[in-house]
Amino acid sequence: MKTCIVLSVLLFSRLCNGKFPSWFKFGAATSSYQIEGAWNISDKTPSIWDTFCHIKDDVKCSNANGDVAANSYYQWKEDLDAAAELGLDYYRFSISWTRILPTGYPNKISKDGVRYYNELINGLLARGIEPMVTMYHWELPQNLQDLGGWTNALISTWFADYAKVLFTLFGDRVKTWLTINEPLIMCAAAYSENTGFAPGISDPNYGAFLCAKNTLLAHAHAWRIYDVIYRPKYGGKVSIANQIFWMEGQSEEERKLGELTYSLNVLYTYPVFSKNGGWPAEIEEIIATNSKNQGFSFSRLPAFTTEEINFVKGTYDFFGLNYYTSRLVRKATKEDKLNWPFTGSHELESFLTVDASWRNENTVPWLHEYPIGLRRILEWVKKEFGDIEIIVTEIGYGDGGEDGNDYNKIRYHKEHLEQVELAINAGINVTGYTVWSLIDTFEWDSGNTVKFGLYKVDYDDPKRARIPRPSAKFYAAVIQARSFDVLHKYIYDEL
Ligand code: GBH
Repeated sequence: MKTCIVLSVLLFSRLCNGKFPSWFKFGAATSSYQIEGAWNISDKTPSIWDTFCHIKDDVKCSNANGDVAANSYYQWKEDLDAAAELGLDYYRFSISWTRILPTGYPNKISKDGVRYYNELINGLLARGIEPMVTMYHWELPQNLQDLGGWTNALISTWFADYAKVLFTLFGDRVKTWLTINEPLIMCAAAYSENTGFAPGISDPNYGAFLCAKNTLLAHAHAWRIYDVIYRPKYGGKVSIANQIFWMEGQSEEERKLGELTYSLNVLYTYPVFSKNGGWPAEIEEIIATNSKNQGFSFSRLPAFTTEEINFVKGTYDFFGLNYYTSRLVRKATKEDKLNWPFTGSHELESFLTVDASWRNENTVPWLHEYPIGLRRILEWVKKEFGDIEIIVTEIGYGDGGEDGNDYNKIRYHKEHLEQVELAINAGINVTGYTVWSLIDTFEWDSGNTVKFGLYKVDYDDPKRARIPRPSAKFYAAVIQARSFDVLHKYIYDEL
């Protein structure tokens, strides 16, 4: 890298632009419910997503479900062929809790479930691709949901038991673990707004906050188990994947509101990554005051005890960041519909908008492009939490899959990779970039209408072949050159 900079200064050229250091890793991701199918095969029991998408009297999951999806339970070799064709350094996938533990508890371990994930992991290693494994990508066992799911404080021990089973079974070969994917979505979207995410609970004041605390305790349990029992043997890394929207206010007045709204958005990072631990102090105060004014006898944001603060604090080996988009923040008006915290926050009376210049030419209404937002978050992590390793654990662009032409996706990744490179040059310790998604996936509330895949999966074709899109060729070239400055002669310049 240094030689590169010296050379380019000497030659006054852009010779080394776009080059990533040799230690930087490129990956791609999927999740179990979104690709596996085989929802009731062998002894697997239903997860909350099976139940949710099967509800008949209300249109859920855009009239689709993950019963078959990309059929990866049977066609995983084709996924690995795609991963190998791209030249991925690592593949991030998730494990389905009820495929491994059909009762939700470790009293019964499914032989077929274990066989499936062993084959997948061994298949990756045989192709020279590292596995990066998410333990929980939103598929809670239905029976645990029936007991309150993430609002039941016992869940941190249920999750810890599950995590221990996974570390025991796969820890010899899996060296990078993510405990939980996007607490923001699984708590705020699923337990407060009934926006279309399982289990679809509508409790805008309390549900998301209860879930938040229990999720962080569950994560901390898993990390501590790894730290004591497995790290000495296997030496791997464990963290959590937070989805963060970059947020800012434009005027002087809005700036403070923007910062507060951002703090609410990153509620799930402070207890784990900050020096003092616990919730962000200002948010804790505001929710306590709001709760009091509303007549509650307690703060709706459940406090951590000192013991819990210390238990959760520091339970990371790197920072997992899922980034897609950004928002501007302004004071809400009476007409604004406030949710917590996507369209805006009723706690702070802040409303989220976007800048007119941020591209949104796709079928995903929330995905406005603001590549600089990614760098702002990377800078924020360093400023707020210190010089820790950051892995971009998800980043992606979805469209309707029109004509198999996904040049917009290429542009999106190129522009975001550029921001990562700028961050690296500015001394931020970001070490990996994970494209969401390797192949088309079942897109939750959007069903099969949105395509994030580098590889197309044609759901009308019974063979469900994995077909590379132009973006797959672009990403393969990026990985080979270890530079984002590729293919522009005949693809990028035409955009
Ligand atoms: C990620 O979540 C997921 O980890 C992954 O499974 C998923 O397939 C991928 O993104 C692509 O969707 O109220 O209009 O502002 C992101 C899912 C995106 C869900 C933003 C909530 C808010 C919509 N979230 N969305 S809005």
